[in-house]
Amino acid sequence: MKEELEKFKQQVESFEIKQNEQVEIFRLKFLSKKGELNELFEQFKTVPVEMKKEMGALLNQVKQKAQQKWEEAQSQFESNSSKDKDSKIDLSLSSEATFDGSRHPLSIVENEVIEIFKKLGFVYAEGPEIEDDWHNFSALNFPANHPARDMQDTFFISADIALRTHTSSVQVRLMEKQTVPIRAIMPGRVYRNEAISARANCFFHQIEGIYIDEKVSFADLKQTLYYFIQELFGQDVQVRFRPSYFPFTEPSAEMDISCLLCKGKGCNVCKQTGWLEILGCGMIDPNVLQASGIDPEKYSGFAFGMGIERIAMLKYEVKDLRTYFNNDVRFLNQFSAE
Ligand code: 2U9
Repeated sequence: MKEELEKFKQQVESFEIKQNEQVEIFRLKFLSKKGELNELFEQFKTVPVEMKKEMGALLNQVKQKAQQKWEEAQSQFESNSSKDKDSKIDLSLSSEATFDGSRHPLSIVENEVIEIFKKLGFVYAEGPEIEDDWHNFSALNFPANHPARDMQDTFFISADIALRTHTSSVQVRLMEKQTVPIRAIMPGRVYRNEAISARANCFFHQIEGIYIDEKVSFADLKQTLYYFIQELFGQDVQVRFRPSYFPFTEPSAEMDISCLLCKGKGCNVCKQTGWLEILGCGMIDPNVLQASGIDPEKYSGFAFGMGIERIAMLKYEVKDLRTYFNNDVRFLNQFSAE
């Protein structure tokens, strides 16, 4: 019996309780009714009387040892698990409120414009925001001394490299690498060296488009843009074209639409004129076609350009350009997430 008590004592001491589950395994092995300690108590009944005192004392000793080890382990894991409880997720709680993001108004307008032109067979193209002089100016028929090339209008990086001032540079790149016919639309961010105010910013977003083929006429331009405006603002909107000038188009025009608010009667938004300026357009100058390797004798084309901020301002009645870029969620959340 003495040997068995010694063995029991060693087993109790060497049993490692490293995880919560092992506390119960320890109890079952040593302390439960079917455990080893109980067996020793059964054996104790058969110990001769003269040995009972010594064996009884030893038995109580190992019992206390096992009991103590189990109790200590129990309290250690209990306090650990109560710490765990604090950090555990309570699955019975209702979930935290989540907020849907919303699309930026400029993205909404840009996507709408792209979708309309896609229906007319225009493809989407992109290009670099850092451009060389050739693609941003020279190929577009800007004379060497044109004011747009001035430092006050353009952010130059070096003598030959600048932040693009319009997305027309993308069209030039497309014309250089793609064969005619070309029907493409180019949205993107452009940069101008302007003082920031409610009506001007040092960068804004444009969408430009070109259509080049045999026999493309000003009538094609008018009908295409009229269709576009009706799709964007509704069938009732009126349009008018005013002569204008751009280095890259000849003839050039600006297109106005009847005021969306007063329907042409005259109000503060249209400055009592009944009309809102919406985009610029024209027939691509033969010099521009030539510069990109397209024969102006055989092909002609029209081009147009518009500022997305301006269209979104008219559509959503945004008064200050800066609200587009302040990242104020009270402004942004007003737009749908679709
Ligand atoms: C090529 C040839 C011609 C693009 C055009 C405009 C007229 C125009 C302005 C509208 C408001 C710029 O954002 S804005 O300030 N744009 O008026 N843009 S025609 O003409 C091109 C483009 C590429 C090769």
